[in-house]
Amino acid sequence: MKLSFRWYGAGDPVPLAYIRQIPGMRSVVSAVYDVKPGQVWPEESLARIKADCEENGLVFDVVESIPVPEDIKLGRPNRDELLAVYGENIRRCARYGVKCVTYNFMPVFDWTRTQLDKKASDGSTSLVMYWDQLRDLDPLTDDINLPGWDASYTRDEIKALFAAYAAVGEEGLWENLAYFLKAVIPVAEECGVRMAIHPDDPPYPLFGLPRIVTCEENLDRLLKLADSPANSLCLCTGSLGCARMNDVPALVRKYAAMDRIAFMHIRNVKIMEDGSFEERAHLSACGSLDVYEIVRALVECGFDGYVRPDHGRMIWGETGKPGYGLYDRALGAAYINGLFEACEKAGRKG
Ligand code: DNO
Repeated sequence: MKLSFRWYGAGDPVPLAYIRQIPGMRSVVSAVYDVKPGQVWPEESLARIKADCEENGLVFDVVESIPVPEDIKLGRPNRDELLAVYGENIRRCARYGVKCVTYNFMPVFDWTRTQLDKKASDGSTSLVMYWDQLRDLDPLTDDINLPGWDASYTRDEIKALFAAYAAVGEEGLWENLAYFLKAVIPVAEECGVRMAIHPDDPPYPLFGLPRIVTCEENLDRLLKLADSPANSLCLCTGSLGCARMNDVPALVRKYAAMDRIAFMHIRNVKIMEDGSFEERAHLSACGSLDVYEIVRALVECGFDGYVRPDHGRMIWGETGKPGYGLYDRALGAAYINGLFEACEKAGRKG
């Protein structure tokens, strides 16, 4: 596996000089953040990220994400133009050494949490989604600004988008995803890039918006839409794992054996009785996921893709981007390294 770390570019409070000090760290996961979805990424920006990484002994070979414009997800008439831009961005990334591009197909909003700094009994804070906080919210009437959401939409824009997605529905979203893959996968194949779709987080519909990258049946359907290693998964354990229906180690084993996982996001979550969830430390004992079984499945299937510790808690007084501080993600990386070493050595003996 190739150990990687997400870095938000020059403005990230976590410097590459610190990231390189994490044992076994190899790759940087980044993106061009100052360009709107649907626009071409300047080559200078990609060149700068690559140079910054190399100066720090790291490799820039994973992009997270090239965002998919809503008009593509909605199948609007201008989508061909936008798909051409998307393809051009894949080509440009490849030119600067990128081998894996992450994206998602979630309508309107990316990941959803109700609080970013929930304090645990040990004094650490983490991201949580509590149903009793979410139930009272209505994006159409409230001025909600949940973390991870694009705050630039006006209330009217949100209303219009919700209406458009209601008309598209789940099956329409599948059709639009198929159309997207038909345009994008051949470009990725041509330039040696694996596209890695991130599951919906959480993996069920919210506020009536359709969500389709959610469970085994749908992941199977998605992989069949373009039967190519360039159409692969970014298997996020915490996103799939916050719904009880998903047996994450079994999913990892299945898709790793098929060589359809390009990128692993590893983190732990604790599912509460009412289906709410809390992000927890990576260690299996801290949450609902058996992280050892997840890594064992990867090792036994000979996984050689990218792995990154995903969201960490805020600990030791660190402040910064919730989920993306240095300390707890570094602890996650050390734990992941330990599990890989143990599973690889046990495999050799067995
Ligand atoms: C959250 C991330 C997601 C992810 C996108 C991929 O921290 O895992 O925002 O980057 O969904 O497109």
